[in-house]
Formats: sequence, structure tokens, C-alpha cells
Amino acid sequence: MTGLPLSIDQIESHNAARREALQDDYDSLGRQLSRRGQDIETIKSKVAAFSVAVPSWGAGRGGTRFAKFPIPGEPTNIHEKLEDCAVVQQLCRITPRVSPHFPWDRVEDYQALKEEAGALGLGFDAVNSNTFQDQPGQAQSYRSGSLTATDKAVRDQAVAHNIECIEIGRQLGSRALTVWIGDGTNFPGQQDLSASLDRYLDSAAQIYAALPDSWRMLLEHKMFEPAFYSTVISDWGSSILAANELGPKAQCLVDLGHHAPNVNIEQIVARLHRFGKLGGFHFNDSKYGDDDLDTGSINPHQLFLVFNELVEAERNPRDGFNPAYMIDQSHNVTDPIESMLSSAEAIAAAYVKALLVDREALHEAQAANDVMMAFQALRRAYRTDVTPILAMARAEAGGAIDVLDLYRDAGWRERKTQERKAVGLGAGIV
Ligand code: PSV
Ligand code: MN
Repeated sequence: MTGLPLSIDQIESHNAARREALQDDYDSLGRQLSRRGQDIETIKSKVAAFSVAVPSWGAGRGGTRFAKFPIPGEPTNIHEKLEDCAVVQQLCRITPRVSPHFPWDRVEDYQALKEEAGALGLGFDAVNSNTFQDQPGQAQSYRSGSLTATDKAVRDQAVAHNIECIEIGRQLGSRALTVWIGDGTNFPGQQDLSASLDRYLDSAAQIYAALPDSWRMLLEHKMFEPAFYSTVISDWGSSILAANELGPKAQCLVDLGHHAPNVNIEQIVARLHRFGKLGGFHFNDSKYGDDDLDTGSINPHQLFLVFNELVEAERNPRDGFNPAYMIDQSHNVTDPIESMLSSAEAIAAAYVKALLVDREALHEAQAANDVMMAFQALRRAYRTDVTPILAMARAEAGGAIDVLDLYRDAGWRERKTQERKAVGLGAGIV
């Protein structure tokens, strides 16, 4: 496939039918904001400059540990996944990069893959390594761990895979490696809790040594799963300690689903930023554990509070604050394109709402210990319907005013159902 996946004329006629109503809503919101001393055009230009990467693995249907239910027209390889990510980008205009996962996205020619993505209007974001599954033909098994395995041959293989990911990422134009390991234990006493961290630090240092100067190594922590008693990099504490030990190119990645229920994630974000170690995000939502639900579908207020900290950080950046924003979701019951469109919009909405916080009023109330007015500064921004700003920024960038409406009208999935081979049944947690 060459060129953009959806017809530009179709987007144009979709927008033409909605432009007048949007302008009306936008002007009305603009007047409302100007009464609060805020300029809607400035806010819109910030959202126009905002972007979040989509995960290549999110383009396919995910599954649970029990089953996976594919849908007709689902992508089965990186080429088809890129096409679907290009649809998302064409409609929403804030997802110009794809975060690939290896070996899932392995191809022969990465230069060609980069060009293929470029022709679809896409680039590549952080590369993700995978030492949590065994691959066919692999010499060593990860059944007893990877970067922290007691067997040096296993650790060497896991290190070599990460270094290979860096090499692939270089060819794709990526500038970060995200490392998440499933290593941990299921029984008390199974492993020495200190020694396994030592082994992690030693392996991670070898990967770090292979990072190009302009790269970052993003350490992703996760409380549990697949290990259910202890996980080696279980929390932001372990993550920041490891990142500090590794050096300035190592930073922490916060996957929103990787914490204990009710943990104050926005405070973790503020802490990591305070020490120059906030490297990036995997956006998703959760109700019970690492559910990988669509971002903002369960707790949009928490997402807003996270962005409130990010806007504070943007205003007072420390140590080159530049977090890599990525989505990491498992779309078990929806069309993945629709979930990515809806999630990208939820993320941008949280960002815009955080931009709308009257910072002066907030800081004054905080200094005066005026609890209610401090809270109201946040509440007022949070309850603003920012849809017209998002839609206007999208339309001006050539995207769709109503992304889901146009996606359904375009009949993309129906077309792909005719063209793509069917996905086999299978279990598979992604
Ligand atoms: C682990 O649960 C994780 O969040 C990591 O980011 C993995 O790379 C991804 O999910 C795999 O689905
Ligand atoms: Mn993740």
C-alpha cells in the first residue's frame, strides 16, 4: 500500500458538513475562556503541538489469559499494523509515531520499514524489548527470568536482545529503548531478593553501555504479573534507584496500570520529575490491576491530575524534561482503531484541561492554605468541555472533526476484511 490510507476528499466533505456547528461551539468556548483571562487560540496551538505514540501491538485485538477473540480485518503483521496506525493518525493528527515491540515486529529490512512508515505519514517512537516470552529457536529459556536470571547464559541472551533492539531502533529513527521485564518470583524464598536486583543492575548496565549518546533507556516498573509474589522492578522506588545507578540516560517510565489500586500516581509523577527521572508514560486505565483498558475510560479525573503535574513540570522543567508519551492498551472487546482514536482524544482532553487550570489562582490558594479555592482551581478546569478545541485543532491539521463517525463511514475495517487473511484463534495475553 502506498500513500495515505483514507481519502482526503472524504475527510474534507465530512468536515464541511460539521464546520459551521464546530465554529459556533468554538467561539462560544472562546468567549467563556476569555472571561477567565484565557486565550483559546494559545491553548489550541499547544494541543496542535502535542503528540502521543501508539503501540504497534495495540493495533491487533488483545486477549486475556483465557482467550483472544479476533475480529475480521484485523492486522496480522507490522505492515498491516502500520496501515491501521496511519488511519488513526490521519483522523486524529496527534499520533504521528508508532512504538514497535521486538521480536513481534521483526522484519528483514528496517530501512525499508522506516520508508514504508514514512509514506504512511508515520515515524517510530521508543523500541520495546521482549524478554518475557520465549521465541521459537531461542537457545535459552526465560522461564526462570531474563535480565535477572541466575544462569549467566540466559542473562547474556537477554542483554544481547536489548542491544539488538537498540540497533533496530537506530535504523528506524527511534531514540529510546523501553525495558520491561517480567522477572520475579511466585513463592517466598524462591529467589534472593537483593541478589536478583544486583543481577538486574549488572545486565542493565551492559545495555546502558550500548546506548547511543542521544538515546534514553526507559525503565518500566510493574507491581506484579506474571510474577505474583515479588517482581524485581516492582515500583517507582526500585525504578528510580536503578535509573540513578545507571546514569543520566536512564529514566523511569510510568505505565498507569502498574501500581497498587488507589496509589497516588500524580504524586509519583511529581517525584520522578523532581529528580529529573520522568522519562515517559504508557497510558491506559485500570479498575482492578494491570487491566490495560482504554485511557480515561475508568478514571479520567486521575488522568487529568497526572496532566496537571505534567503542565506544572512543563512550566518549571528540570533536567531537559521531555517525557515520551505512549499508549499501551489491550483492546479485547473493541475495534483497536476505535479504541486508539478514543484514547488519544481522552489524553489530549486531559492535557487541555490541565492547561486551563488558573495557575496563579491555584498557587495563591496553596500559599494561603485555602483548601477549597485550591481545589476549585482544578475543578473549574476539569469540568470544562474542551471538545471544540480538540476538534478545531484536528480539523486545522487535516484530521476529522468527529473521528469515530468518519472512521465508521470510511468502511476501513470492512475493506480490510476482504483484503487481509483471517487471524487464527488462540489464547494470548498481550
Ligand atoms: C507489561 O505489562 C507491559 O505494560 C509492557 O509495557 C510490555 O511491553 C507491554 O505491556 C506488552 O503488552
Ligand atoms: Mn506498559
